[in-house]
Amino acid sequence: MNNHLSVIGVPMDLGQMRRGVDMGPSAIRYAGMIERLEELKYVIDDLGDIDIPRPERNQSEKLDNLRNLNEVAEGSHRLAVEVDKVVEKGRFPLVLGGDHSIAMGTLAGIAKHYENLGVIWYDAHGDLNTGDSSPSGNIHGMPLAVSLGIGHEKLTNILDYQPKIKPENVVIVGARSLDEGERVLIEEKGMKVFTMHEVDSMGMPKVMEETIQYLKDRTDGVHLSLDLDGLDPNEAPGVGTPVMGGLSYRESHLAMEMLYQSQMITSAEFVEVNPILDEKNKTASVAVGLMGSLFGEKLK
Ligand code: 6HN
Ligand code: MN
Ligand code: MN
Ligand code: MN
Repeated sequence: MNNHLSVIGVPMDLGQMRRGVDMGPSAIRYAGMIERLEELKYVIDDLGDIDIPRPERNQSEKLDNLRNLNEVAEGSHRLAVEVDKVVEKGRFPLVLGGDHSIAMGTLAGIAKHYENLGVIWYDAHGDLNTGDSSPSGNIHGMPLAVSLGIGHEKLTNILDYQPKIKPENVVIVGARSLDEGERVLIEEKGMKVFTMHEVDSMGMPKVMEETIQYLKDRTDGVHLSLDLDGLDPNEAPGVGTPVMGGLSYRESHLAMEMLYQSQMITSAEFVEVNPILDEKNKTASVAVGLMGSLFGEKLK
């Protein structure tokens, strides 16, 4: 694994409506992230936080059922520019959210460097909505669709190219709350999804084995986009859109260890940590624990 990490915080909360997720990057750093990874002998540049535009009151309405469209697009663009530079320098981008809308910026910065970038979308949700299909108008429910080139031009065209990724290079793990339009898209594109039903019936070891094998055969790099609401809210309560019946910490820990062993992950982001909704920074600590496993703790 690339032993030079560049950390970028993204204090973005405009992709949804719960205040506090903009403090996610601070909460994760406060939970000891940098020290934990330094312990594993990584060289770490913490590049600080991206400057996120604040909406002017009158502009923050929903254009085309896309809340804060301009600010989210601008924030993601700024993130994409930074991530692009990190990859250019040959470093591993580790992005801290912020709500999940930031993934479209992260992927915009990374995907131009790969022919066939793979993505593991570890989440209770599919994040495959568009303004037309979204029940909420919240852009954090759309970044995977946007990265496939589906959605508003201001979002799909970040860094002036699209699509960023191909549907057959995506694996969704942990899904248990998919909207109707998202189901249709998954079916239409033949995307690989391990819902909680599959995790329960196959077990996490098999799910990850298949995920790794599947991506190994077809990709030249793999981005891990980990939404903390993929985990069960009993263990990760500090998220804005919790869904019961989620992945356990143990299962997730194992998944991260298997990814470390596969040596296939080339970038990662940890999103949706909301310290205001959290219990004593538990969710940020879970995020840091999972990073420890992803980067080889105990196995190195
Ligand atoms: N997330 N599918 C719902 C929506 O509003 O589109 C929830 C999205 C949640 C997004 O957790 O990143
Ligand atoms: Mn998500
Ligand atoms: Mn989610
Ligand atoms: Mn272990």
